[in-house]
Amino acid sequence: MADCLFCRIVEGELPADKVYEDEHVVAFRDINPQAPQHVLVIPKRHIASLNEAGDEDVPVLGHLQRVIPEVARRVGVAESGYRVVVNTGRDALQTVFHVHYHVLGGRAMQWPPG
Ligand code: DGP
Repeated sequence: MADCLFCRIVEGELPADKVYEDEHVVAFRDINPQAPQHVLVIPKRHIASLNEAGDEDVPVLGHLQRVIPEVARRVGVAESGYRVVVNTGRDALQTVFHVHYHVLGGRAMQWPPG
């Protein structure tokens, strides 16, 4: 989608600090990190949110989740631990409507989240 920020990153029209990329997904550092390591993992195909994901998106989203431990390894948090967050919709403060999995690590987290 031409007006989607993350589609523009996928297309290389906007720069991003990528830590992983393959045919179906790309992972890049969040521009406004909330932890020492904060990476966004996204499908290359545009899916606005988990609410819009369909049966046809199951393989790519499964693959994306399979890739997250490799992303965590690459930024050095696989052993210490990390949190995966998918903000979905208004109350969750989703601001970019292209599905993205936040991978946060490098510090002790708190629970429950705010
Ligand atoms: P969310 O609230 O879950 O929709 O989070 C969107 C995240 O996207 C937020 O943590 C900041 C990040 N972000 C927004 N614009 C850009 C950008 O242009 N580049 C990068 N790397 N991250 C961005």
